Amino acid sequence: MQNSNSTDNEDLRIFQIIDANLDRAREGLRVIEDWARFGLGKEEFVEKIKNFRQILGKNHLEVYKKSRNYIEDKCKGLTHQEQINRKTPEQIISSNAGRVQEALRVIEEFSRLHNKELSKIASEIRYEIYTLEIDLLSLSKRKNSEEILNVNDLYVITDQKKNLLTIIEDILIAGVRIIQHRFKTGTDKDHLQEAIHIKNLCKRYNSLFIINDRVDIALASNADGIHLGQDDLDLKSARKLLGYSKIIGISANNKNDISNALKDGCDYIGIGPIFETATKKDKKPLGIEKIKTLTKDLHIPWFAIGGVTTNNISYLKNSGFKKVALVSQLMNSEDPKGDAIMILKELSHENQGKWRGKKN
Ligand code: TZP
Ligand code: MG
Repeated sequence: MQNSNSTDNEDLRIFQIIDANLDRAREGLRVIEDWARFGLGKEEFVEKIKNFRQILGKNHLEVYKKSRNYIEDKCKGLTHQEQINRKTPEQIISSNAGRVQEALRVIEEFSRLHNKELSKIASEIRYEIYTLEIDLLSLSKRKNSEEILNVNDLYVITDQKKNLLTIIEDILIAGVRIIQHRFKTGTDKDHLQEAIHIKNLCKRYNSLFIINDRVDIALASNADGIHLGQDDLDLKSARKLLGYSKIIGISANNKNDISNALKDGCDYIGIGPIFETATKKDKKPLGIEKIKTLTKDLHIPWFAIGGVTTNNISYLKNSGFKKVALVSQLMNSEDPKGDAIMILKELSHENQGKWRGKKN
């Protein structure tokens, strides 16, 4: 630090500005840190933010603290309508990240002449906060999607149908809240166009919209997530392309694939086929017991898939399956809405573990 011995009036005013802004930056960082900790449970972000606070704390020199109250602050306690209006955690994160960025900018400018090191630190942290803000907001969005995955037990996958949008709207009206767009044949242009139509429908019904296979279509249609099979793009590469805001689901049918998916941070797993299915003729069914063994210690949402119908849903539920995914039962149904209502009702049934209709 240069000129630290001379404390003429100008220094004192500058030190007072730095003192106030170091406090401001650290307070804002604490708000963000607590959301990362308690709101998102993201340890790596907590550590990063804590480290910034500590660096600023170490650089909060006595000369700055001593200058406090040098000039009476006539603006103390002023609030802005925006502060009173703040509601959601996301708004709180944004405004506090902005507050930290502004405070750091002030420190950077006013310390440049007498404390180059602090000026440099303030500038470096400020740039990191820009990225951190985006990452935290993305994680918050993903948290909302994870909540939808947690509380909804029926996951519907689309097939290529002429009246697909009508079917989808029917099942959304029935209460389905997770839709995956599966589009295997056709041009990319048609794929994206259909995806955008379904995305708009899902948005209207506050439902999750997931794209099968294609990260590019997921990005272009602003989907909530992507579903990847074992032969698709790997999870880590998909995460790099998609950022933190999108959920990533994985198809798995063995122990190894499941543990890799968990290690790489997938948000949910589709496991199957349980039964034989015309939708995936080449896949050998796993059966109920095998799926039970595979999912014994699984702590993220998982959906059993393959041959799930209105005829076996009650049996599956009573065999301990809580969440299922399906294609043909609803895509080929005469009454998609009625069937969806029936399946949802079975899945919501509390009487799990007992085969209704039979005494045990
Ligand atoms: N993955 C495993 S089985 C399956 C997929 C995509 C197809 C399920 O289709 P259906 O028609 O519900 O049996
Ligand atoms: Mg695939």
